[in-house]
Formats: sequence, structure tokens, C-alpha cells
Amino acid sequence: MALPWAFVLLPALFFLSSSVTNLFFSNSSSNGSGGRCSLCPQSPEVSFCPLSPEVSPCSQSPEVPYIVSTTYRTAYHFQPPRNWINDPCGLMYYKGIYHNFYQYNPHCALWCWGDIAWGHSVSTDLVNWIQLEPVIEPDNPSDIDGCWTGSATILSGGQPVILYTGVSRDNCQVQNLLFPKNPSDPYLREWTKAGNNPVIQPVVPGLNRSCFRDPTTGWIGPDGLWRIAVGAQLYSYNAALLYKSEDFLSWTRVDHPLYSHNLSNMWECPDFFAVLPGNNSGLDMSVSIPRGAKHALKMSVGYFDKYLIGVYDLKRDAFVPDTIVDDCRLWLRIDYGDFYASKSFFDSKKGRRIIWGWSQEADCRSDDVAKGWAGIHTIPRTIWLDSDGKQLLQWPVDEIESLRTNEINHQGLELNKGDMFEINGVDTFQADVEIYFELTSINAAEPFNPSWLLDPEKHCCEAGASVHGGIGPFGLVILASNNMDEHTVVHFRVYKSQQKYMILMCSDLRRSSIRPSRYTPAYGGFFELDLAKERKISLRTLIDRSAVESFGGGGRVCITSRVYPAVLADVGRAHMYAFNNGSATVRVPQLSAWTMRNAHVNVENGRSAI
Ligand SMILES: *[C@@H]1O[C@H](CO)[C@@H](O)[C@H](O)[C@H]1NC(C)=O
Ligand SMILES: *[C@@H]1O[C@H](CO)[C@@H](O)[C@H](O)[C@H]1NC(C)=O
Ligand SMILES: *[C@@H]1O[C@H](CO)[C@@H](O)[C@H](O)[C@H]1NC(C)=O
Ligand SMILES: *[C@@H]1O[C@H](CO)[C@@H](O)[C@H](O)[C@H]1NC(C)=O
Ligand SMILES: *[C@@H]1O[C@H](CO)[C@@H](O)[C@H](O)[C@H]1NC(C)=O
Ligand SMILES: CC(=O)N[C@H]1CO[C@H](CO)[C@@H](O)[C@@H]1O
Repeated sequence: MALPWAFVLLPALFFLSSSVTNLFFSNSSSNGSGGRCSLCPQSPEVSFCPLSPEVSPCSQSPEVPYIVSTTYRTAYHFQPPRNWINDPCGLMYYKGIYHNFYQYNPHCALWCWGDIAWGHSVSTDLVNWIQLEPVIEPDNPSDIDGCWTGSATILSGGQPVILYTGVSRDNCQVQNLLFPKNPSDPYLREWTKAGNNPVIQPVVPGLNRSCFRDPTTGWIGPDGLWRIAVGAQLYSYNAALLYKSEDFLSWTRVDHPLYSHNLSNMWECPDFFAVLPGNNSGLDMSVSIPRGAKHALKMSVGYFDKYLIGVYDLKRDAFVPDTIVDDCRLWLRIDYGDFYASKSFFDSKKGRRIIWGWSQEADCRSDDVAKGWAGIHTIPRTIWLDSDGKQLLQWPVDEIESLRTNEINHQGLELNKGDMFEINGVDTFQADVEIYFELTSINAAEPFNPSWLLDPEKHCCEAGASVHGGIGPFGLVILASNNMDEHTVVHFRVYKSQQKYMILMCSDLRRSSIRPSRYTPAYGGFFELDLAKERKISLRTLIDRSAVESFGGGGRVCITSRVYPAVLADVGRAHMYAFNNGSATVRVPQLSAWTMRNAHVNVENGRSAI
């Protein structure tokens, strides 16, 4: 499970998840089932706009009717017809059908203590989805206060099982098992909770039983037994605790964790998978892993999904990172924006590994109640390891391209300092844009300061799109009003480090809405590029109303952002530009853009979609 805004944005409260949960959300189970969420008090509103601390808290901002308009509702991202969602759980491909299970509040658009169930949707193409009934709800002592995040595993005989975290009384977190009632149903509509739940209790010396959750997909260990890892906080350290089992029913803890670290927040939603350097085929963790494979360990920690690349040492039965970086601010991130609690699975249909995450609303809770929904899942992404073996690359699954229409192309553009080239001919609220920037010279690159790596958001604020540089800023201006009062910028800057070039990519939301009380940071991340060899930097941006997903350098840095332009919502039209504000001229050898059609995402009567 991942915790909503209040937790994510207030690091100081991070260590307090359960008590904070109780502070922020009343015990809603006392009001029966209907309309329970009105019992969740408006939280003591956190002022989550660090760049403008003077803005009034959301609860005091006037109710504005356009909030309930469809402007912000995504057209091709995953979301249920209404209500709250958070983490993707139990992803799998089974008998020709993709399954997305997810943390879901069947009662309202807020996260409420005691309400969280597993929503369930199915698809044949990862683009169009049909919502089925929730598969589990809190109804027994081992999950009475919530059916939290878990994972699916397909056992050797082809039978799927799910392990999930149940919250029992007093925020005691346990791991529970689920079986499909009828494995021959490809839709897996009904599931049964195992009679012997919980199958794993929080009994580990030093374990905080309120910080023990989110079991991974199982894999076969060196001794032929099943393994899973569970996120945990112990005495003074955080760990992916390792468990093993012969039959997936009874589990024993291995005496050491898969991996641990002393200096970071609780590791939520660990994910552990094998990858081959430079090969975008996925690997199935339940079968034997080829030689030369590396492993990635991902954990959701603090604000972000971070990961380490290393090897799975079969002798020690432990993950060993290739390089030890004590300062977890320097760990690489799956996404540098509003993206959390991601999970991956092996797609046996196409032999790839797919990951997706939860992108939560960055507006106010009162807005979410007015909209009637909160939370989306990102576009599913193929994920693999770069050929240098150092970092993961991600790219939207090809299937999403089936929504492209109205293609426009430009070649051979030249952008001098201060130029803005307007991109016309596509729906600027629902678009897919791919653009290559070619550097005419790399001499103008300014020196890189390694301390920027500790806080790329801060550097993106200091080096915004209107701060002229040597090479860059250049990139895309999207969702821009006529007078630029509102606009969002995705841009790059090129720096010269000792031996190499470092590219900064920012997704700057500070001017994305004139309406106050939105979380509008400037997100950022760095990647290395061998510019002596390759002079082109690519950017792909998927715009879907309130969701903007950008992939820089072929998927080296990914940034998901949530934006709520107010003027544009009224006008219904936005501008989009390619721009350059650096002193070196930048060429655009190729720019392609498409309007994105609506997908059938959990729409009622959407049966025709599948
Ligand atoms: C265990 O975690 C909870 C929730 O984060 C926290 O409130 C509590 O103080 C922790 N207990 C100990 C003994 O650290
Ligand atoms: C929620 O309320 C019920 C009924 O009033 C009570 O039994 C239970 O202990 C409460 N749970 C929490 C977490 O406060
Ligand atoms: C919940 O219960 C309280 C106390 O019985 C009642 O005042 C309130 O109206 C109820 N709320 C809803 C949404 O049913
Ligand atoms: C990539 O890995 C897959 C799966 O192990 C393998 O079948 C394929 O040959 C590899 N491709 C290359 C180009 O090495
Ligand atoms: C480029 O810089 C100028 C001057 O600082 C600024 O007015 C303009 O808004 C910048 N362009 C973008 C896209 O931010
Ligand atoms: C590297 C390091 O300091 N590891 C310590 C982390 O915390 C555990 C438990 O307190 C110690 O046993 C390790 O030595």
C-alpha cells in the first residue's frame, strides 16, 4: 500500500504512518457501508505547495464548478469510473487476458481507513479496460481494516495465486493468500481467501508490525523453493524481508533480508526482477534466469520509486547491488515525478516486462470529492536494462500507439535562442508528441555540479525555462494559454561533467495553473549521454488532460506530472510549442505528433471494447 498525499508530501510524518492514518482519517467502519467517506474528516489541510507557502489551504478556496467538468478526467489512462484508487496490485497475463487489480475505495474518492478493497479490471490490449466487481473487501479478522497491496504469482502448474497485505485490528499488518474460485475462468472474477490466513504474521525480532507490507511476486530460489520479499521497517533499518515456501501455503522467514538499508524511510511495494543488459525481452522470475542477467530491486520510498541494479547472489540468497550508494537521495528513480507504488510483471504474451505506477491527484481533497474520482495508473511501460548495465529504460507499450490519429510531421526545424515553434493540427489536450533535438555544437555546455544530483527539483526551479543557458533550456511548452499565464514546460539542459555529458530533464509545473493550492513543483532528473557519439536527445510526451508523461533520452528519465489548468479548462483550447532558450542553436530533425483518441477505460457499457 502506498500512503496518500498527506504522507507523501510531509516527510516528517513518514515514520508515523499508522498513527497519522488515524489522525487524518477517522474510523469509518462504524457507519455501515453507504456514503462512509463523509466520515473521513477533511484532514488538517497540509499546505502542500512548497513554492507558495502563502496560498490558502484548499478547504478555504472557493468551490469552482469546472472542477467537476470532464476537462481533467483522463481519456486514455487507467482509472475506474469513479472513486479512489491507488497502487496497482496483482498484475498478470492469464489465459489471454491482462488483469489489473488495484487498491480501490468502493465508497468514495478518498482514501479511508478500513475501506480499501481490491478493484479488478481486465483487458486484451492494455489500452481498453472493463471493470469487474471488486475481488476482495475487508470482511475478516485478518484484513478487517483493509485489503492492501499485494502481487500475483503464476505457480508452476499455471495456477494463479495472490498474496496481499491485510490490516487487522490495531494496524497489525499480515500477509494473506487468495485463490481463484474457478481457474478456468479467464476473467478470474471470483477469489477465495485461504482458510489459514494470515499465512505470514509480523513476528520478526525488531519488526514494527505496522510497517510490514506489500509482498512481491514469487520467484524460485536456488533450492527450488518459492521466495517472496515483503517491505518492512525494523529497529533502525528498512528491508525487503525474504520468505520461502515449498507450496506457497506455509512460509518460513529466511534469516537475512533480501536487502536492507539503514538510512531510508519505510520501503513500500518492493519489486524484484531480472533483466538482461541491452535486451528489451523480459524475463520470467519463476523460471530459471539466463547467465549474464542482472537484477533490479525497486522500492517505493519517501516521495519516489527508487531502484538499485545488482546481482542476485544465489549462494547468499541475497541481492547485491553493483555499487553501494549510502545516500539514498542518489538512488535512481523509475520516474522523477508523481509516480509511486509501481509494480511490474512478466507479460508472457509478448515476452516483455511491463511496469506501471500510481499517479495521485495533485489537487485538493475537496476537489477530488467534487470530481468524484481520484488517482490514475500510468500508461503501462516496457522496462529493460540499458546496455551499459547501469540503468533501467522505459517506453510506453506499443499498444498505446493504436490510439494515435491525425499525424503531423515537421523536419529540419532550426530553433535559435528565444524561438518558439507552434505545433498545430493535433488536439493539444490529448496528444502523443515525439521530438528529436540535435545539438549543433557541444562546446557551449556549462559545467556540471554533482551536488545538483541530490535535489534535481531544486535545480529545475533555479534553472527554469526562462533562464538562458549555454545548451538549453530547450523542449516543449504544452497546455499553454494565449498569453502564457498558464503553461507547463518539459525541457532539457546539457552540462559538461569531467568525462561525460549530463542531461537535465525538467517537467516544470509552476505555471501550469493560475488556480492556487495545487501541488505544482518543478520535477527533474539527470541522465548521462555520450554526446561525442550521439548528438540527438529525444523527448516523447503523452498528454492526457490532467496527466502528462514524458520520456527523455529514449526512456532514461521518465517524469509523470499532474496538471489542472484553469483558464484552459474554460477555453477548451491550448497551445503547444517547441522552444529553445539556450545560446546554442538546436535543430529538430524530426517532430511527430498525434491526437490520441479516447480509450474505453472502464466506461459503463464498455463491453464492446473487448
Ligand atoms: C511503528 O510504526 C508506527 C507507524 O509508522 C509508529 O506509529 C510507531 O511508533 C512505530 N513503533 C515503534 C515501536 O517504532
Ligand atoms: C473502528 O470502530 C470499530 C467499531 O466502533 C472498533 O471496534 C474498532 O476498534 C475501530 N478501529 C480502529 C482502527 O480504530
Ligand atoms: C454516520 O454516523 C453518524 C453517527 O451515527 C451520523 O451522524 C452521520 O450522519 C453518518 N454519516 C453518514 C454518511 O451516514
Ligand atoms: C534477449 O533475451 C531473450 C530472452 O532471454 C533471448 O531469447 C534473445 O535471444 C535475446 N536477444 C538478444 C539480441 O540477445
Ligand atoms: C525564454 O526566455 C524568455 C526570457 O527569459 C522568457 O520570457 C520566455 O518565457 C522563455 N521561454 C519559455 C518557453 O519559457
Ligand atoms: C551498515 C550498517 O550500519 N549496518 C547496520 C544497520 O543496522 C543493523 C541493525 O541495527 C546493524 O546490524 C548493521 O550493522
